[in-house]
Amino acid sequence: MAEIQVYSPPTPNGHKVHVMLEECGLPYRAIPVDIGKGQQFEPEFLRTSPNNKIPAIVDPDGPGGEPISLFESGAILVYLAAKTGRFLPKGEREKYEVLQWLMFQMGGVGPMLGQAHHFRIYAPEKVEYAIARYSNEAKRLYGVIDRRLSESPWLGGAEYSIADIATFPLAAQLAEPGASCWTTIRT
Ligand SMILES: N[C@@H](CCC(=O)N[C@@H](CS)C(=O)NCC(=O)O)C(=O)O
Repeated sequence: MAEIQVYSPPTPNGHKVHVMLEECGLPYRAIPVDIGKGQQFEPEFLRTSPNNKIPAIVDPDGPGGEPISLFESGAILVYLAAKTGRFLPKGEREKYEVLQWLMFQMGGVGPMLGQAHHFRIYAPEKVEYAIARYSNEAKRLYGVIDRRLSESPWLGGAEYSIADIATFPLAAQLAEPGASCWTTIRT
């Protein structure tokens, strides 16, 4: 099977794709993109990821045997699930249940926790309004996840799915430097 090229440094959004590739046992090659040095703005990368964000992939063996390039981690997860037939249920009802939790991650958990992290840890000035706004939203989202997981074994439903794979990497930051950010938000 052809090696999938993965453009991503080890960030939470990149790890969604790394975890999926590992879980599916797909061969891949990680191509470093140094977002600290602005490599995401280089014309060659922009051809693959026009929004200048990682992750992005190029699969030489895409639909119809032709290469395909994809950006946005949610789209990449759906693509890899369709390619392998794994981590996205076949049943219509179950499939949409997973997709709604995947979109919840993409539209809510990812951006809001990202902003909370930014304003609490990295912002060059302390903007109390922004810290409160994004911390409160992050806390509310953690509550939504907690309630869901108190009634469902996995975020996306009865089985482990791309909804869990998408949500785990941010939660895993709890164990990394800056963890106090998440711990403080949750309590
Ligand atoms: N919605 C995007 C978000 C990707 C994203 O925010 N990537 C960050 C790193 S984790 C990035 O590339 N930042 C570089 C920049 O904004 O210039 C996805 O899920 O793929």
